[in-house]
Amino acid sequence: MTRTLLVVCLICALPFAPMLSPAAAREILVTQKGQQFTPKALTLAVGDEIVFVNDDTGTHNVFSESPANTFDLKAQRPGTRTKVAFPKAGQVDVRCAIHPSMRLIVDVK
Ligand SMILES: [Cu+2]
Repeated sequence: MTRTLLVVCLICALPFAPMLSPAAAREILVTQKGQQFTPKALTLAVGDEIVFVNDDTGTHNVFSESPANTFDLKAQRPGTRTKVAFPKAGQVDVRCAIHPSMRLIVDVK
């Protein structure tokens, strides 16, 4: 009897599952090491976040001037982790103000 009730309750709850638990925003790690981003390109869903990790021995200054997401982490010292949310769709060109060769392309869908 209890088992039957449990199965019935689970079946009843299924249609509501998407409303109860919307897709959770993901956190994606992007490292900076050897004066380059890893990975160099990635695709996110709207609302996802990147955790920028400075694994280098020197300071970086990650920023973006792309209309889809403008931000500036300012001086990010070695060992620092900084989270950035991507709330809008579009392509985001991420650079480092200190090392012009560093580039990360983020495609937010
Ligand atoms: Cu840099």
